[in-house]
Amino acid sequence: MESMFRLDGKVALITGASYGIGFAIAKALANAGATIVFNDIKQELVDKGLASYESEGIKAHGYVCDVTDENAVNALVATIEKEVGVIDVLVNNAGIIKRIPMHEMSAKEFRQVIDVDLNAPFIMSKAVIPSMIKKGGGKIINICSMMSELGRETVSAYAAAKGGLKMLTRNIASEYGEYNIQCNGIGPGYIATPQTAPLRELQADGSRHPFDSFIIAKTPAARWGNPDDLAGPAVFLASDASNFVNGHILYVDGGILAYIGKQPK
Ligand code: NAP
Ligand code: GCO
Repeated sequence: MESMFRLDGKVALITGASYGIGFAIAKALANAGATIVFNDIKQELVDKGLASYESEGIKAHGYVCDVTDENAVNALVATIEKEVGVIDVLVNNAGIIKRIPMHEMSAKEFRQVIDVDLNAPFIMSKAVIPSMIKKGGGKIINICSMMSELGRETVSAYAAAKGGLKMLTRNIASEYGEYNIQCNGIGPGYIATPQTAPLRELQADGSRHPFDSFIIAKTPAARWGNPDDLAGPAVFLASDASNFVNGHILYVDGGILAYIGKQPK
């Protein structure tokens, strides 16, 4: 039973994984036996990431690549295949958010979010699928969001991207399932990373950020998630244990999507 959750001999590429959720997922896949490859936009971040992996006893392979640049992505995949091996598991994790009221957001800012959070997973997946088909299968895991299902003020571009990513996940599953490629999503709830740090900043009087208190009230688990909460779901979706799971978004949200929220005192 345990062996179906192992990833020995597999090459896993996790995008944007110098820190945050991507780093936690990469650690989990490494602990299950995978060889870890990651990218980031800047060399100093790749170097920082390599040092972080090394401190965890993980010999990772790091490359500089902007996931929105199709030529750079195709070159990255070719280099990885030559230097490490064919990619068995792709985790489309790299992502940005811009919290701006929609009527104040420029089209350029909207496009920037769509480019990283939706176009890049398309570019990355398109780049790895041909070799996965030749190899007889593979796994693609797209990091979706609560905003794949819900909206809220100031995150129109992000919600549009993550909603689209949910459907891109389902379409890859539909189009490539016959090649033994499973494409699923992980939908994290509110996770304590640099991306959500502004939502948890203490107020001048030392009190919790109103949004922080809001999320605690909206989460049955009554806490923010931490990146390691995503480790088990990621190993499951990357391993043989999920070979008949396809087109599914696995929400790892402490129950937010199931809960109306705690009545304010
Ligand atoms: P994060 O702390 O902001 O990390 C994002 C990572 O993506 C960074 O390493 C960043 O590198 C990289 N990145 C951004 N744009 C890139 C590009 N064009 N090319 C390559 N790498 C790029 O975010 P996180 O909280 O770990 O989130 C990771 C993923 O989970 C994102 O897709 C996010 O939308 C999603 N998510 C987060 C939460 C949450 O509550 N934190 C919940 C649901 C979903 P730089 O530092 O160089 O920008
Ligand atoms: C926000 C947050 C969320 C989380 C996550 C929730 O501003 O509402 O950043 O978008 O990042 O996506 O699942």
